[in-house]
Amino acid sequence: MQIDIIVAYIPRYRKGHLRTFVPPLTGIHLAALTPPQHEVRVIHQKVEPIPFDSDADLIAISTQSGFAPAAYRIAAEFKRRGKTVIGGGPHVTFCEDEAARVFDSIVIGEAEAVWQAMIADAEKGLLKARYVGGPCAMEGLPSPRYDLLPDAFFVKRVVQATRGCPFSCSFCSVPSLNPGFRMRPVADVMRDITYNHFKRWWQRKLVWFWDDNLLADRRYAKELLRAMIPHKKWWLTQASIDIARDEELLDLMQESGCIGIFLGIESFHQNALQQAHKQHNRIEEYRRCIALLHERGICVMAGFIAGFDSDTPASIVAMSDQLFDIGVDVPFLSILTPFKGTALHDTFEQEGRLIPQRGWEFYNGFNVAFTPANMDADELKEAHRQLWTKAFSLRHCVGRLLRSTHRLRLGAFLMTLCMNGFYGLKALRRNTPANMCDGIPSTTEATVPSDGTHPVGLMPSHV
Ligand code: B12
Ligand code: SF4
Repeated sequence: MQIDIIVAYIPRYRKGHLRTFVPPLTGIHLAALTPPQHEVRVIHQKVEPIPFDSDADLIAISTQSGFAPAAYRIAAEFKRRGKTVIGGGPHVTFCEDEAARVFDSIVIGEAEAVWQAMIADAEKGLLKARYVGGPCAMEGLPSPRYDLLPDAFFVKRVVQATRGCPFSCSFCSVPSLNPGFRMRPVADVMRDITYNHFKRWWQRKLVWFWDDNLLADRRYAKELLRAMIPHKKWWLTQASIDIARDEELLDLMQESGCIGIFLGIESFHQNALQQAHKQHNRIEEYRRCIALLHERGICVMAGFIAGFDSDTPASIVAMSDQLFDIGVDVPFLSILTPFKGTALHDTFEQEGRLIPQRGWEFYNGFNVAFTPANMDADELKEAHRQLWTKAFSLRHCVGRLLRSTHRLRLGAFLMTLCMNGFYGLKALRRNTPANMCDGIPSTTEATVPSDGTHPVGLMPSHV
């Protein structure tokens, strides 16, 4: 069979943006799990057009919630052309009934345990409507099919060493999507890390871990980092801020070539951290934790969220100075989003605070899909846009770059330069996050086929 795996995407900035920096792992991982007798292609909607005239026998679409309207439209178009279309990913997992109306077959949860059976069934024309994958065993997973990534991607080596996270933040679907904390054998991970058939030196040098919380199990993390030291790579990952309490770990991160850590700092308000179930973040430790990473030359990227119940428009905008002040090198600024499968979603649903007219494209981290406590939805969006514009102003971007010249190692400085340059240019061009409620053609219309072929009507998010 010929199988096309499509990773859906909807642009998240008003004037579009460079989307070729780093690829998703999902498509090339599913391709690697595919039995070798099948021919497989991976298409990233982020960087290439969808080949609707494909000869493929099976179309497999992966989507997050914010990109679901695109995934549904692609599915409807392929079905119109007589193709068999299957779906999976976080959105399908949490909205299975809705997804089951769009796709011929779906996978709920992780696909490893069911993917081969699904393909065999598709080949025989005996696809079941739903396949339920459980948390998979992490031993013996194949290396991603890096060879299938389009040349366009700047970074190529994305790796996953672990799945899941020991914490349960209220806004995060990881605990229900990837239950437990599971680790691949270090030798398997090293196979991905030492795969070196990339054209460019930086593609061979860089390892980008797409883990939820790579360093959560200290013993495993230290074993992995010790194994990485001789290979002299530069690597990045996301981690929880409590790593800074383990100096041996920090030293090993430095020795093994860590150039960047993404920390979910989220807020400067204790009430917000409580609402987020993020008690492992201690506000009084932020500055010290960042300094400890800087002492080792590591760039600190940090996520902040606007829209907690204790937030006001003024407190949201004030975060731009606060995050600068504590030493963050690259901020990532989101709006609180009640994804299905999270405690936050359930709370807002019970409180009647989900906005039913707002479709899935509002669930992309840059738009408002609920009624905030201290402002209305538009005020929250506006406060976020002001925060974003101020945090990526020339003054803040240049300030962050200047101070990082003397405290970051080369790779970390280059990362800081790229990211601040990337966002700073966007801010200069007034290319702010796209507002789904004005100006942008609605992606909610015409998405879910009522009879399996014809797209109909508005797709509200909570059907
Ligand atoms: C790496 C990562 C990123 C990276 C890369 C994003 C990308 N497009 O891949 C970055 C940092 C850019 C990112 C950004 C964002 N992310 Co993110 N990210 C992740 C993370 C940590 C890992 C994803 C991954 O690669 N997993 C490894 C692969 C192999 O697993 P997988 O994708 O889940 O696929 C498996 C199954 O789902 C299934 N499957 C998936 N697709 C398909 C398709 C078919 C046909 C089949 C059969 C099976 C199948 O099989 C696979 C193997 O088991 C997840 C958390 C998580 N645990 O999933 C969040 C997650 C996907 N991200 C999330 C969010 C919200 C975002 C942002 C919107 C955040 C923001 N505020 O801006 C942005 C969106 C921007 C973007 N371009 O995607 C949410 C999505 C929730 C939802 N319901 O949609 C997650 C689940 C985390 C969370 N907070 O809950 N993210
Ligand atoms: S620490 Fe990060 S990955 Fe873990 S539950 Fe919280 S937000 Fe999700």
